[in-house]
Amino acid sequence: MLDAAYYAALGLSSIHEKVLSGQRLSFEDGIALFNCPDITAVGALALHVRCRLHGHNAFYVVNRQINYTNVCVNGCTFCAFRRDAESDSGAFALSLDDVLARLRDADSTPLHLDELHIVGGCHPTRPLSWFEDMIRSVRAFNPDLPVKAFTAVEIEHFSRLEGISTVEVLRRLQAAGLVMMPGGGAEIFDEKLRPQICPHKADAAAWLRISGEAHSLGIKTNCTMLFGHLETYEHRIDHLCRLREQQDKSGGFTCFIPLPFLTENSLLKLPEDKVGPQRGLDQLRTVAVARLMLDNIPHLKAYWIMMGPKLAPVALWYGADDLDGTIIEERIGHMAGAQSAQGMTIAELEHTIRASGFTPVRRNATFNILDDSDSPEARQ
Ligand code: V47
Repeated sequence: MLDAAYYAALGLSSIHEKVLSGQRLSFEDGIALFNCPDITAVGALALHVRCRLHGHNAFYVVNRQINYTNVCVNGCTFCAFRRDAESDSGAFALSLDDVLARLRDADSTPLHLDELHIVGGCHPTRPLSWFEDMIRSVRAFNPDLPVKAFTAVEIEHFSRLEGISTVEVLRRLQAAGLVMMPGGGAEIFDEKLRPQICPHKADAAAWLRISGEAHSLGIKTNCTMLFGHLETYEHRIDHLCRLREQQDKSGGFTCFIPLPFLTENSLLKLPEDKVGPQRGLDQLRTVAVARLMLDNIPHLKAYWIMMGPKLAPVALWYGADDLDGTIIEERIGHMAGAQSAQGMTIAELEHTIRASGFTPVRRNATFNILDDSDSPEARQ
């Protein structure tokens, strides 16, 4: 599969050698991988790296997502989820009781959650104390449940609203019980493109700085890239290189999640060459290139909600090692036309992983393995 002569014929000898010897790939290498005509050759390199890191394990998490509001001051052009005001059609803002009711429904026998994933729009008035209360109430209900909440963008928003530093916001949320942050809001870092897709959102420098601040406080975070809209391959590789550089400095990114842009109900219209069936292959190639470029980020998630339950497991052969989880309720992707179900059962996730040729491994929010009875190590 990793035949040197074949990679030489593709003009990828040096990349092939670097991957086998564990050396870092350059910006130009990343572009060459995007331009390589044989996507399976790119995938085989990524599979090699993925198996070096995780063997044939594929991770999943028993989780519930809660979006507390879609009212948002940011006005991102790609986003179908957001509403400008609570009075707008389709707008919602959950109360604390609503959040706790959703948690109680999900975190009860026989299903116990290993992650609570909470994100929302940047609400114009809801104060930081509301979010501290929310985390404290969740912890009071189940002190063992890891709370993964708030993107770097929400942290920046709380800081502006309260007139305090982002580090102070992070400290307060950590004191309330926050252990992990999801990776949303990174979109595409390029300074010329970002204003076209998310003009009012925290900029690239702020997103990366806040991630580093979280890491320095011991809060692990994920990171994402929204792709398949206006960006070029150069923008994608630039984005990946900036994540890699930040990780060299602060080391707290646990998982990278490439998010394919879903187009329904979006103000952002795609150029014609971005629409059509080739998008599935582009998603697999992007997973593979990301796995190869991000040599310092341990996990790569093929998020089944956005990629779809058929393509996401294929990505396990292209460098991904995680499918995310049971989810139960998802709004951001579904308001943008995601065709996937709202959730998957543990049995469905495990069957999907096994049927794809991998070993299911249950993890929690911070990627600690919870039940490794199925893993190759445990079977030895
Ligand atoms: O930041 C919004 C993206 C993100 C669309 O960290 C869209 O474990 C595609 O980050 N099409 C939020 N994507 C979701 C997210 C996430 C999801 C699951 C797990 C984790 C994790 C993080 O969703 C946003 C944005 O990049 N998004 N609209 C859309 N139309």
